[in-house]
Amino acid sequence: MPKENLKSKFLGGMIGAAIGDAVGGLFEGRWKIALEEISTRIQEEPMLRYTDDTQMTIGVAESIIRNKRLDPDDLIKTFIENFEASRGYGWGTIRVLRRVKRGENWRDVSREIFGGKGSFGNGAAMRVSPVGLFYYDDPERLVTAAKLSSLVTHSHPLGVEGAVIQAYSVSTAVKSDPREDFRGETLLDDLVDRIAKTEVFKSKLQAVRELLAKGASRGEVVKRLGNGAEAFNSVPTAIYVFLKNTRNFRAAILDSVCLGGDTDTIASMVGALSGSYLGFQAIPEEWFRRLEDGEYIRGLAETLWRTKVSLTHC
Ligand code: F2R
Ligand code: MG
Ligand code: MG
Repeated sequence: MPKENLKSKFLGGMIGAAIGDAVGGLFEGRWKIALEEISTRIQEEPMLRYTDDTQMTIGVAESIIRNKRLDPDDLIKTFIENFEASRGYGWGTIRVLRRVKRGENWRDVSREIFGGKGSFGNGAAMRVSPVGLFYYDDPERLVTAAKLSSLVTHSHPLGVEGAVIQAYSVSTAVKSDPREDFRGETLLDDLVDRIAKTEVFKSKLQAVRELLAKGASRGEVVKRLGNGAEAFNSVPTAIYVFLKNTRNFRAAILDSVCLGGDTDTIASMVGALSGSYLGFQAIPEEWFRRLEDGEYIRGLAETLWRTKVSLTHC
């Protein structure tokens, strides 16, 4: 792939995720949301403020750049240093970060929460886009890195699986030529046949195919795929919204928000997929201009890309 196209995809993936989070964050926890209300509300905001999804995505990118790979011990340290309670973190993630900050090992804490089951929240999937970007050309290392990036806070197999599925989907979006139609069927085949491990995810990914084919209503999509903070109730939903709106970043984000529920996280995962496929130029300029720390995130995405390119040419 030409160097400049890859750079645009790294920028699109990271900025897309942040914009989806910031736009969706205006509506998190709401249910029926009309399209006109979303557009009006976005216009009224002087700045699009991001939430925990982006705060943690920034941490993943910073840590990969520093180590030139995914190092879980450095990653959890970075999450702790970057922690800002006002971003609205999930309960399980707050517990892990607090206990590790006090000196406990993440390997124990991440296993112990939720009655010893670990978290299957979407917190690992929502922040995984830098892993999908950085390892886009190496599926084996991508899966290993996505698992490790999850395990520091989300050790339940379904939480880990959500992160692996989202990272793999981002890597496929990076590799796909935006001048050609996106091969959604191939992505779904890969996910169902090779990447997803459990019936929970496999059956929802099969349902994505069926819902797209029949042009399902928003109500049916939420009923079948979910719109909640659990990985299995949001990762397949994000893939569905992306595949329904592959040609238009703005439409994809607005469509995610209309589904209600965990809007910041679903829109963030959709933004990562859409931006990684279409590239930075597909992101509305006026949304980027008002994104909190937009220039910092753009610089970070560019450094992630430079780091990747320098390693590829070693
Ligand atoms: N936390 C929020 N939003 C609410 C507060 C926002 C408000 N604006 C504010 O400022 O206060 N959003 C963020 O949390 C989600 C990601 O959560 P994460 O990091 O996965 O956390 P957690 O707690 O581990 O999991 C989320 C929920 O999933 C359920 N769950 C997970 N594992 C479970 C298990 N083993 N058994 C049963 N339930 C389990 C729980 O309900 C968890 O609370 C994103 O939406 C992000 O935006
Ligand atoms: Mg959030
Ligand atoms: Mg959320």
